[in-house]
Amino acid sequence: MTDRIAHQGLAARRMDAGSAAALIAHGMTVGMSGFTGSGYPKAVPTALAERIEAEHAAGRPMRVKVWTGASTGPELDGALARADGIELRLPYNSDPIARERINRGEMDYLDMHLSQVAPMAWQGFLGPLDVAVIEVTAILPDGSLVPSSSVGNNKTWLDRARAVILEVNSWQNPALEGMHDIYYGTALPPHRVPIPLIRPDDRIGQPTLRCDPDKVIAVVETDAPDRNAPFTPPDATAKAIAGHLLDFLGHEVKIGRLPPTLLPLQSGVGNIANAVLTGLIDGPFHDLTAYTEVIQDGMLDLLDSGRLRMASATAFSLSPDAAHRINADMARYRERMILRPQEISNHPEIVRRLGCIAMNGLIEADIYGNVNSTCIMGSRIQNGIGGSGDFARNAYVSVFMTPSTAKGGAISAIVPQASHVDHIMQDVQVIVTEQGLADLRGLSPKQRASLIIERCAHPDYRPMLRDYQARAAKGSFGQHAPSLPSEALSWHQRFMDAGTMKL
Ligand code: 0RQ
Repeated sequence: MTDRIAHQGLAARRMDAGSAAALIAHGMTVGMSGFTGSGYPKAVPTALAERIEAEHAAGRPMRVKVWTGASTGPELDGALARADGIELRLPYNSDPIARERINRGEMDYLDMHLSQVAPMAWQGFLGPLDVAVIEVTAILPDGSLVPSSSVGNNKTWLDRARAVILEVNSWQNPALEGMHDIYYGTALPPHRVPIPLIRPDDRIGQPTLRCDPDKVIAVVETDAPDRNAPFTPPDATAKAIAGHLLDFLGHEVKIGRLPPTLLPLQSGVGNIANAVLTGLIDGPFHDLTAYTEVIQDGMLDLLDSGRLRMASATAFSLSPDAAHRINADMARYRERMILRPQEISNHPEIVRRLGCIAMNGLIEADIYGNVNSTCIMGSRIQNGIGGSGDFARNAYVSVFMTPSTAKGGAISAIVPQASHVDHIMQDVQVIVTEQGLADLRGLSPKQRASLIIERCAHPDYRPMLRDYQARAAKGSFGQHAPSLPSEALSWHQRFMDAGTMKL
């Protein structure tokens, strides 16, 4: 597979993963590629985890700080967390082993807005970066790098790291070359200029990543697939949520607040997001575009249906079937997809300019529409805020979706007060559950509360919420957003004590 490494100097730096991992020392900060289970290094992190285990067995400390684009795979987060090799992790994690360590207090986690990671690294707010470990599809003769199935923060890690380790993965399709758009026009204040992206399909950069060959200390060849989690078809709840949202979008078009082509879609991942995207196939909308973080199965179906004209993102997040489909026809998909750095895919300036329709999941919302996306019972991290904040605050319309209950009905997704807030009510314009949709635009907090309770809460919890609302209206310190502080989080306490929020 040496044809993938066309730069002679870099070809000479090939070595096995164990030798490359040996170049990473205790205490270092390592910037790895990877976003939603794609394009992450597979061999070096696994070898590093083995080395860490050996060091620990010999009684020597060894831990590193790990920065990525977003979530990775079991060979990276899973292996390193199992080995207790991560001192601090940023900016997003969905690995169950790492999640457990974070929630047991054994590993520090910095949950960040995904668009802010690269600028904060440049600004020096995160400290120095020792090594970048980046998966690429190929190294071109001039030493430039063809990115793989995610771009994430790779540009920034390659620029900022003192040393670089490259994984050249021959599983990644060579026809990925030309799909990416890497923008090199960002700068630190006061030298920032507008980002010249006016439409989602604009290309404003170059197809490859720059890398100083003198910084490359190892090149490792791999041939392993991305995480590619199996696809679960949307269930009845997801279909009901999608139905409400599609009706809403149709209504907005009918009354002239959205064009029939809608506006660029941003969609989270998972069952509900896929149901919405699949629902758009049969809807009345056409010539759709997506300006989003992730291209998932539903987005691919929408492209194949001809309804979606093009999709811009920073990564794929596909099932094995969808990955196979895309790999079999990459040259064709390349014409209608663009992968960009996450700093650009999630950039508030661009999200605001394009007027994205943001559609994200939530863990719980309170009756005023403050949204918790990250912390179960206010303290247990689930994944992280990801890009939801980048999009929600700057969207044309910001939608949050959830089943109305969790844990078999023992938890209400609509509560008197959110136990943790990621998105303040000003950033939350529409909430949808399988029960219905609450359009909160232009409403005061008290009006929002009535609508959220009546449209979104599960019938089992509606009387309790109405009762709280009525008593708060009488006993609250102020009447702008009435609350009873001594009671507001009692639903969460009840769940933690008795296993249910029900009385
Ligand atoms: O836990 O697996 O232990 O049963 O939370 O919930 O219902 O499977 O929903 O996978 O769509 O995730 C908000 C977490 C929803 C996701 C969140 C429990 C539930 C289950 C997962 P179990 P579901 P989803 C694009 C934008 C933030 C990042 C983001 C997320 C688990 O959408 O991470 O938006 N968002 N990024 O049982 C207690 C509640 C609960 C609850 C759900 N109220 N109380 N537990 N759960 N609601 C992507 C990127 O940024 C990369």
